[in-house]
Amino acid sequence: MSYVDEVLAKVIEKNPAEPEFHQAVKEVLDSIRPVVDANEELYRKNAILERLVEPDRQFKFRVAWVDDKGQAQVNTGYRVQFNNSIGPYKGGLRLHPSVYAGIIKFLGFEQVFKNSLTGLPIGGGKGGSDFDPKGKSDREVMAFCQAFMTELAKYIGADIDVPAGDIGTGAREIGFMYGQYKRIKNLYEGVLTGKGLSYGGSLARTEATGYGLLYLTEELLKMNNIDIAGKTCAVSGSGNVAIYATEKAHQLGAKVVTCSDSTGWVYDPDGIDVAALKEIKEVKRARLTEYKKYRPNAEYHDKATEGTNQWSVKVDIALPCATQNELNLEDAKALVANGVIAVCEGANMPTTLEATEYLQEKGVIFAPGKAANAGGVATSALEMSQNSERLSWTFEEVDSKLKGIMVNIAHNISDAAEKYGMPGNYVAGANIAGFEKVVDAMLAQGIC
Ligand code: NDP
Ligand code: 2IT
Repeated sequence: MSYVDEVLAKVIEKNPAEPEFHQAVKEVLDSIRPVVDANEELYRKNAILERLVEPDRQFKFRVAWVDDKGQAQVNTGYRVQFNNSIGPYKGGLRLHPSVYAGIIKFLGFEQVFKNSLTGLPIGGGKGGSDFDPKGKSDREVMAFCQAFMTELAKYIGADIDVPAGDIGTGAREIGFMYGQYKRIKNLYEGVLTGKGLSYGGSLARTEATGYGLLYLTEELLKMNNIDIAGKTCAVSGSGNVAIYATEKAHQLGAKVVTCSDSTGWVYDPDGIDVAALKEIKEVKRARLTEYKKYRPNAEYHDKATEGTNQWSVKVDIALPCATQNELNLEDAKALVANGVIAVCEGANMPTTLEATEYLQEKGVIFAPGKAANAGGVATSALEMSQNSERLSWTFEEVDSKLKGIMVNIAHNISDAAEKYGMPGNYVAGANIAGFEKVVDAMLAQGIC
């Protein structure tokens, strides 16, 4: 059995019932095979792959808080510190009822390679809880965040581990968590990113993941002699990533005609109204059924009753920006039948392995999340730099650094794919380029 297959089998045996973690590891290990084959003796001797798939440490803890009725509630909190070979652990906190150890581990594993691709000194980690912020009052969210941080504060720090937002964790939650960290530690330090602008946040961090996705998409298309202007796009999700991806797509002259949430999706032939979307999701925290009130010409489709989704719409570019495994083989076939040119992942692992292979076979430009959505964490690292030097950069400064980083990633993943004889395979390119830096640092630092 090859070294890669041996380690894959061990991961499944040692982490049973964690299919998302298996999926993420399989994608990475499968595509770094040529590098592993070329260095097998060295990697085996240093147990490089075994160390790569085993987090440095994992915390799992009780989060007890009191709801508005005076009832005590209990959730489970997680933080996985995966690999700090190239910098302090860095990665978001997901608050969603579907969160369990396997989700946090897959996200932490992905984060190691994503953070490496940014070219910035950040290692990989991830955390979160099965708490659902939906339908909770601000006071309930604060009570949860304070209880969560009371435990998490023991494990993090500006030079140790720096969490940020992810699904369900936005500016409001980061604010409550930051306040509690400060209270416990009596330290005013850059321990979280995605902070508000009045207390150490960076301009352009809110926009960064969505904007970065479009900078990378634009560059990959350009490298394939295609102009993004005039193209039609389908976006899924209607959260932080989806909103700012749509905004930047419009600025670049493309037209986004869909958005979605967990219950339904919208088709707006005139192009999604970003101001309406921001008001519905960021201000009112309402459902997408509201959208028709702003745009009577748009269609709202209920997912459960219709069994459809936004991938059935004829578009040139698909940008999945909601959650893992939201684009399956059937969706990929529908997109290809409709002539899709590119699929670029704003979310983490939104495309199933079968769908990814199918799209690649059909010659669709496919940008994996660890490259395409790296703009968020890259800008988080820029926030850390600003906190360290106790200065704030302008929006234009941060945005232009973000664009430079995304353009670099596009070229690095393309070059790595070509170097190993797989031109145009950006999945392989991203995994190899991300892995090379991490493995170099691991080898230099000895067995640890
Ligand atoms: P938000 O919480 O702001 O938005 C999430 C969106 O996805 C919502 O529209 C939500 O719908 C939908 N969604 C979430 N879970 C599900 C589900 N199980 N099924 C269907 N729809 C779902 O999160 P973000 O925009 O921040 O994150 C979106 C994706 O991007 C995630 O995969 C995240 O890991 C990734 N990402 C985020 C970064 C960031 O900086 N925020 C950086 C890089 C990647 P509903 O409201 O109905 O739940
Ligand atoms: O998946 C991700 O890269 C994020 N949720 C952002 C992490 C961060 O530290 O900004």
